[in-house]
Amino acid sequence: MLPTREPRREGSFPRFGKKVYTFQTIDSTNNCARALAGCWAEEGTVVIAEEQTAGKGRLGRTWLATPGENLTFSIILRPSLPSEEMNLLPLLVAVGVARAVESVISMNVQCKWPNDLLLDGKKFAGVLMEGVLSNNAVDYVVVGIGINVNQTLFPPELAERATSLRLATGASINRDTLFRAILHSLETEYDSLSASGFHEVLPRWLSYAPIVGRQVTISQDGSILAGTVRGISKHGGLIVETNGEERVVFAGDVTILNMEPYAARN
Ligand code: BT5
Repeated sequence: MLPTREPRREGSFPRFGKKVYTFQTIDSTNNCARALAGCWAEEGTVVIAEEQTAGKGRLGRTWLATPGENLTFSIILRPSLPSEEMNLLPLLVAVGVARAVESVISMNVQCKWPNDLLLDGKKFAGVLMEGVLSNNAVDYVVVGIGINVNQTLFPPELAERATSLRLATGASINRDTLFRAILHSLETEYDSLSASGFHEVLPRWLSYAPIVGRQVTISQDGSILAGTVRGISKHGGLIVETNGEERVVFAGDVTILNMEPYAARN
């Protein structure tokens, strides 16, 4: 679905959020951003909605968010990247979001491979990246970000695993301030890509995700792989040692075994 009205223009953002399409209700901000990207919308264009009727997670899963309490938005990117580096973008986005959130709430955020952000071990945000390739290079990417901001009640199936900034801090968060901080932080991270490529992104992401050396299980299409994490590959896969062999995994849900809370970063 394409927006029917003129985008709101925000003078304070250089590129990310220079054009923001705002909806009260939409099926999915990612769907709208993809339609816009297909019509040559500029890099940095944002679609944000108060309510999504079909908010998406990865692999056909659903993103549930109470209308009016959270942030659900998508950004169009047009990176000059070979297709095999696309899986690194969610890590860059996670770092950008983590930094911005930390600047607003003064708590340590953790990143969980491949696309989750956690507070106190519970998920408060997820990233859904949908890319279109042409000639083995990235044509455009839509990065969808869902953040539980002020929601305090979750459906029973999520209650144990989900949290929000408000639940974690005990304070209501100004969504507009957070949104601006995130766009600014994402633009800064994204600009560092052109300057120095991904090799600086990985250590930054790892500083939010002390997963190396941990015993994990990874569930993927009904099968379970168990092993020890050895690192992140140069293309964003998780390197897992299992039975003395290293394997690189590009999709799946990771459970960290014997998970004690991540140590605070300095
Ligand atoms: C994600 O997928 O975490 C990516 C979520 C991206 C959502 C944004 S909102 C704006 C944009 N437009 C969209 O349509 N989507 C993006 P995944 O890793 O597959 O996690 C999905 C799973 O997280 C679900 O199956 C639930 O178990 C759980 N979940 C759903 N809603 C949640 C929430 N609000 N908080 C925490 N966990 C949730």
